[in-house]
Amino acid sequence: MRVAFFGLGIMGHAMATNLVKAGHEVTVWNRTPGKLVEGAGIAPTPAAAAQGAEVVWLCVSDTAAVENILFGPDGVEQSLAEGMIIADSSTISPSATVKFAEQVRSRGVAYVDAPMTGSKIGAGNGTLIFMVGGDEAIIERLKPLFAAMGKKIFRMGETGKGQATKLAMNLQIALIFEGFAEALTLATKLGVDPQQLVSLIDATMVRSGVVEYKAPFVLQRDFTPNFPLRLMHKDILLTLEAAKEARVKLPALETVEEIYELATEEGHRDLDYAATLTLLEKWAGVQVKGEAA
Ligand code: NA7
Repeated sequence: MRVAFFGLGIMGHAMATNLVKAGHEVTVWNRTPGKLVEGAGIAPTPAAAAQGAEVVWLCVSDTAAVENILFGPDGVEQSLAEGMIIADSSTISPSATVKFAEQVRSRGVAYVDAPMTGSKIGAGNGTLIFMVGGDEAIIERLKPLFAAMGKKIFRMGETGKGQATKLAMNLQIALIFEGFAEALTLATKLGVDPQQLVSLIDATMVRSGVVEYKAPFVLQRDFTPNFPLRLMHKDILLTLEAAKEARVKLPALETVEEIYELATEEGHRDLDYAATLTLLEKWAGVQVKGEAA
């Protein structure tokens, strides 16, 4: 398929690379010039990238970035054509997604929101899991692209429901990790070996995919970003905003948001979100370490 791909960050670069590898004709555009994908064309503007494309795929930071690429100066809007599909893998506001979809519908363009989970590793080896909102027939047409980038897709409903699901998923990741980090901090302060605690967690019903994934990094004190704190913070703020719009109270997430705020003030925004642990450690006066560290 002819694909215009926008956003060559940690996730987008790997995803566009996998599209090229699968034989699709890809043209890329990135806000900061100089980022390349081997085998893909480069366009000077979003409008130029989208010209003649069957599918426009986005993977950028936030709602403003998506809006800018679609409707800003030299935006994709100028090159919209009947039958085109816009797919957005960025994590952004569900209500803004619905608004963007309405803005292009009158031009005969379909809109699918397709945020994903699987982190940098899943993007690299093409094993992402997509949670998708949109028309079933349109999603069917996108299947070869999903297959090149991921291993599974879940259709969650109409456009916007992919984003809504993603927020509900990341809410859990943020809270599960916070629980793990607080447990590690308390146990360490009380003299329990954190490595031993992790072995016990793995053997009991407390275990979780989040802990399984994060524990080795945490025990080695490796906070290089798999999922940067700034993006998890953005997702938490999006979730609180969506909850407010829907008149839902999320007291635990509100508290955790304050920790991300403080971690940002401490200069940790570009580290992995696991670095929120360092604040708990500071307050407790301990450091959580496994043998490997
Ligand atoms: P990164 O690695 O932070 O990359 C973000 C990308 O978004 C990168 O290509 C940025 O371009 C681009 N970006 C950011 N702001 C804008 C604006 N205003 N206009 C155009 N392009 C922009 O994020 P990930 O790849 O890890 O994640 C991407 C999404 O997936 C995000 O929503 C996650 O929550 C999930 P730059 O190179 O900085 O010019």
